[in-house]
Amino acid sequence: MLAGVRDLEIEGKLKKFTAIGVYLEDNAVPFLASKWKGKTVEELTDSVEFFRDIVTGPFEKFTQVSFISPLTGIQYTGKVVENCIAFWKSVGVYTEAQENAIEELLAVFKNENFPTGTSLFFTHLPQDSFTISFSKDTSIPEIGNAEIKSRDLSETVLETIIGKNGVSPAARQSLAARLSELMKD
Ligand code: HCC
Repeated sequence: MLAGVRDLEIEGKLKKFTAIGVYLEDNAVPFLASKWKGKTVEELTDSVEFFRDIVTGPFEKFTQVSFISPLTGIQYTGKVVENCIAFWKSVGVYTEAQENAIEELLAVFKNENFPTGTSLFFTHLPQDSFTISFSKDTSIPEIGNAEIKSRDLSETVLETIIGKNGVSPAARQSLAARLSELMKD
């Protein structure tokens, strides 16, 4: 349903590391429309609550992260973990269950490497877990490499991408524009 590109400023030069696309299951549209139909793209883009509803809604979400510059699994998860912990601290909850889920995530990525052109996929299942898969190109693997049974981490990874201060304002913008159109029908 939507795609976004993310930039990271390094030593004053703008370097792109990842391009992120977020896709939602079809039943997201009627679910979100019950509350958000008729809002403008700007209203949706600026609404923290709209993106919270996407992150927490009872439908599957799919996140594609493609690597524009090479990163190791450790470098990549270093950023993800930093952002997830910052989010949990900002909402005032950081529990042992969250810490355990983070340890699982780090273990899944520990020996991975992401040269330019490779991708990884998060399938955020509505049933309290998410799967992770790796691809040498942009094709989607048939089966996941790992499953982590943590609804909290599943939601927070997506929150740190499209939520308030998320890493991909482009994905956020694109989702708002596309959903605003789809909710008209
Ligand atoms: C997240 C947080 C960050 C990213 C993500 C999901 C991300 C990180 C890129 O996909 C990055 C850039 C430079 C680095 C390390 C990571 O895309 O040095 O929740």
